[in-house]
Amino acid sequence: MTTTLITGGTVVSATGRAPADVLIDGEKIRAVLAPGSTLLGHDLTASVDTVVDATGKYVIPGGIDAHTHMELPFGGTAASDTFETGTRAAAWGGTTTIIDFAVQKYGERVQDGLAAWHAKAAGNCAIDYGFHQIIGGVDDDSLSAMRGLLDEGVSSFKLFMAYPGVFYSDDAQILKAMQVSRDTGLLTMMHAENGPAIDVLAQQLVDAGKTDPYYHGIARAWQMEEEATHRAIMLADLTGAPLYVVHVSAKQAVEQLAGARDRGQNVFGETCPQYLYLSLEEQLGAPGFEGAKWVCSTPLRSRAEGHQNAMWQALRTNDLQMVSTDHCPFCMKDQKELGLGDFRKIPNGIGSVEHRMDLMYQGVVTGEITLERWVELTSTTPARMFGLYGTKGVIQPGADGDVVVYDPNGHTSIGYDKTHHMNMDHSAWEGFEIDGHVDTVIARGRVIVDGGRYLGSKGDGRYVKRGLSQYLI
Ligand code: DUC
Ligand code: ZN
Ligand code: ZN
Repeated sequence: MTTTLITGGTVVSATGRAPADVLIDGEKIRAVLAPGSTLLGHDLTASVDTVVDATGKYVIPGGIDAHTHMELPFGGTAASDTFETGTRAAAWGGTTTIIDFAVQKYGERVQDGLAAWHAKAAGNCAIDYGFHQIIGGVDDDSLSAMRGLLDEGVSSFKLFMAYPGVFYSDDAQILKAMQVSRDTGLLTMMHAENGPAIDVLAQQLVDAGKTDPYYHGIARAWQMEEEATHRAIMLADLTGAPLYVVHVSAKQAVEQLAGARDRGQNVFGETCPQYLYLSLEEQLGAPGFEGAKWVCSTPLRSRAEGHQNAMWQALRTNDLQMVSTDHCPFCMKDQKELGLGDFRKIPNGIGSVEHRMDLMYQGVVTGEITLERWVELTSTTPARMFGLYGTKGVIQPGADGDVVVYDPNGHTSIGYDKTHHMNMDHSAWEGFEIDGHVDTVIARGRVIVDGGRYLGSKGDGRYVKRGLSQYLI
């Protein structure tokens, strides 16, 4: 058992900041101490195995990215990060826990889908990981199996109102799954886009010769997101299910969520860095096939329409509660290129797991959010939302020793040849400059990133069983 003392830093939580030293004993935080505390008159720094000097830096709970898709089969290929490469990249960026999505396909047993994801992840992860369960085929068997998910440490499941013929659930299936959500307390996560209508629009665009990546964003218009979000809210209201809408990008969808919350419904929403910084005009509309790098669903939205500003505002007002990445990386070569000449065949997804903490910190620098809100959005609320709080998401005695030392005077130039550790052949964040830097990452008491060196190893991360969301009564 090693002991680590983080000295001289400012500990930042969701509710405040204060100078403090953090003592980690083995895998757990033992104490949060007044700066320079002694032990029975002895200098603590002389008694511990490792001292991390955090003078002038922030000491924050490790990031929790509650929405990743390592190795997800999609569009005839699979997300290019394995659990090994993706979790290592996450660690580089100050994320110490991911919650990935196990997949149950139509006709498959839920238990088998979950077991397959355990097999992919076990022994390969650099950081701790949990699972949500995608239910791609709602039927009597899967509905019954869902009732056993909590025993497996899976306290949330995801349904898709998009992707007919792949992951899609119709309203009858959603209703039945939400009844299980109501009965069990499992959180219903929803991909809210009207898939059947999108497919018609996409076909019409392709028939008219509009095949560039840009038209992905036109087919998946904000009305498709608003309508589906509204429908999901109504079905949740009817059934009494708690609802969490993933990757919200349209300001009109936020309005739906805010209205439901004002009416007292247990409704929550996340957005992702791409919906805060990137746009339909600049990225999806890039010349030639370049825009394929940013094909994801929900799509990047028009800056002229003000969606990005609306997402920042919703994060400030708590109309949206969290920021996850929806990390789903694909290379341009052989993967995104599948959609040359037909945007519908471009695999959907962006790789961001490495950059979420930095990109959100830049929001602190530019005055969009406070330092405390940064911690809340990226660590504390994800822990509370998904049943990990206490062991994760907070620096307090008894919590896991998942701690990041962040240097507000450091700098991070994001670029494929500079900072890139995700298994992709490009960076969707090329050229982004961050006025801060992840200096040291400690995961369950082990220093795994320090001073630009990776010190962890494959298999350091463990499966974490999750409890019910702390936001539900
Ligand atoms: N959206 C993406 O961009 N990728 C994977 C699945 C999804 O819903
Ligand atoms: Zn989705
Ligand atoms: Zn996703």
